[in-house]
Amino acid sequence: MNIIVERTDRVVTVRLNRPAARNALNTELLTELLATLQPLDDDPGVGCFVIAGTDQFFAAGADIREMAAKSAAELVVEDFFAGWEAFTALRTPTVAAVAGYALGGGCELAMMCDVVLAADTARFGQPEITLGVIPGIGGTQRLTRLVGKAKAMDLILTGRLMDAEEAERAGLVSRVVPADRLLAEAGAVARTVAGFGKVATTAACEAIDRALETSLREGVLFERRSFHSLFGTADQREGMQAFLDKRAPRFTGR
Ligand code: CO8
Repeated sequence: MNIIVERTDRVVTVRLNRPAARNALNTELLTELLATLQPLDDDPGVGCFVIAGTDQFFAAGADIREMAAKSAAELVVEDFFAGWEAFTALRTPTVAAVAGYALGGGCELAMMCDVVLAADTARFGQPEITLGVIPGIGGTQRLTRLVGKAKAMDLILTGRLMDAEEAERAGLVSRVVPADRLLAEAGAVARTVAGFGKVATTAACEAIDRALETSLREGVLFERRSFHSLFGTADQREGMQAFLDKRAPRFTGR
């Protein structure tokens, strides 16, 4: 297996585990990741995913060895990398816990997650230009939306790496934490998210993602309709009644 999976109550943690290849993201790893997470995605008993690497490597990118000899025709026919669309289609909130290198596809994987926690050792970059190509799993699009054109151009054209502090300043990272606290902090964030109703957390993710893809007017309307629809859920009744009763809510994800 290229991943290690742990489940604690409502949180499922996947640790990428290809240390010899610096957690390079090959097709086998993606297949295992999807086979693990897709069946859990609509399980109301699972409220959050955590994706982590090792202490030194989140992921060193797409697997260069796997793709180096492929022809353009093969890439087109296989629609190489399209499989990652299935990862982005997962609706369960996902926390990336990034320590060490998150390069190329590794940086792109972090950007596909909803919350990105970085250890102070984290280093982000899109070095594909050094390989004679460009990012291929959404890097030119997501990085530009997250950090703006100026920094995206700088990073993608020079291939330079960004440390955790710069990544946080630029808006790529939600929080920076000491490396020895990374998994504990990611677990705490995941438990907090998983403690809320899954209908509401997935609706929040959908609405925030919509902000990157549409006009403000359309996005605000999308948000308002989503807000309206949540009044059809038991969790809305429970959450508001619990507030009025001055007690903790008991969400069921219904
Ligand atoms: N793919 C495959 N193998 C890798 C990768 C990778 N991305 N990164 C490291 N490895 C392998 C090395 O080949 C080496 O294998 P071996 O021991 O068999 O020779 C082993 O991991 C150790 O590598 P290093 O000796 O380099 O390890 P270091 O600890 O010294 O350095 C680094 C770690 C800094 C992460 C370094 O390995 C590195 O720079 N890796 C490559 C980073 C990179 O360029 N990533 C971008 C990949 S391309 C991509 O993600 C998207 C491409 C889009 C293409 C679009 C097509 C449609």
